[in-house]
Parts: sequence; structure tokens; C-alpha cells
Amino acid sequence: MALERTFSIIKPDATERNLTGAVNAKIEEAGLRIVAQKRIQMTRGQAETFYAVHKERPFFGELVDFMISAPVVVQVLEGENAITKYRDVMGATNPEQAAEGTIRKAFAKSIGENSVHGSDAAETAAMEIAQFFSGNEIVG
Ligand code: DAT
Ligand code: MG
Repeated sequence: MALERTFSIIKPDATERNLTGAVNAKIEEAGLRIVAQKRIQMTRGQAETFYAVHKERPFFGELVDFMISAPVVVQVLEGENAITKYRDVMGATNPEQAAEGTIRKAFAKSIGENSVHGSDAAETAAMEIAQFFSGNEIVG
């Protein structure tokens, strides 16, 4: 398995509670390297583009409102099998179903305010990274 990259967001519920460092500790303990990172205030347009795949879902409006409610930290993570590994470290979307030791089990407030995003496949990872980072911002 070659080195892989995935896209991560530390969401507003986590940045507001000063959990950026705690989330990053779990990422690094899992053997994933943070090869790019920046704190941004997402615009409504950026959030709508990012979550466009969910635009017909009933929670889309509240999801976009949440993502722009406070700053987020966008990241590129690198490691062996990084996409699946990070999904495992994150835990299930609904924190009530997330396994012990996962980020969402430890920190998520609800299914909507669930502390982190991680790409679900190689194609989405590439698209999501390109939405927020230029090549020279990623230092592997
Ligand atoms: P994930 O973030 O685990 O990849 P997803 O892609 O299915 O989950 O959904 C994207 C985000 O949308 C999720 O992190 C939180 C929100 N969301 C999903 N299902 C929801 C629901 N039933 N009610 C409210 N928000 C939801
Ligand atoms: Mg998803």
C-alpha cells in the first residue's frame, strides 16, 4: 500500500471548544502525518460546494449553517491507507454509534455537530484537497 493523502476538517464545534490540539493528538497517535493545515472561516459558497453531494438531504441547510458558524481547521493527512485509517480514527457519523477511542466518541456533540470530516474515497479526497490547498501548501 502506497502513501495516501486524505482531507480533514476540524469542525466549528471542536474549534470553539479549543479541541484542535486534542484532535491533532489523536490523528498523530494513529500514525497520520499532518502535511498541510490552516484555520479558515468558510464562506457559505465554499460550504455549499464542499457538501454539494448532500444538497437534496433534509439536513443540508443546517449543515451549511453549522460549517460557517465559526472557524474550521482544514488539513491534509498523509500515511499508509490514510483514507480508511482516518475514517476509523474519526468513528461513526453519529457519536452514539462511534467506537471507544475515536474522535467522535470523545468529542462530538451530535450527529450534526460531530467535530471532524474525513474524505470517504480517493477521488473525493483529491477533489476536497484541491478545493482548499494549492500544491505548494502541502509539505509531505
Ligand atoms: P460523514 O461526515 O461521516 O462522512 P456524511 O457524509 O453522511 O457523514 O454526512 C456529512 C455530514 O452531514 C455529517 O458529518 C453530519 C451531517 N449529517 C449527516 N447525517 C445527518 C443527519 N441525519 N442529521 C443531521 N446532520 C447529518
Ligand atoms: Mg461524508
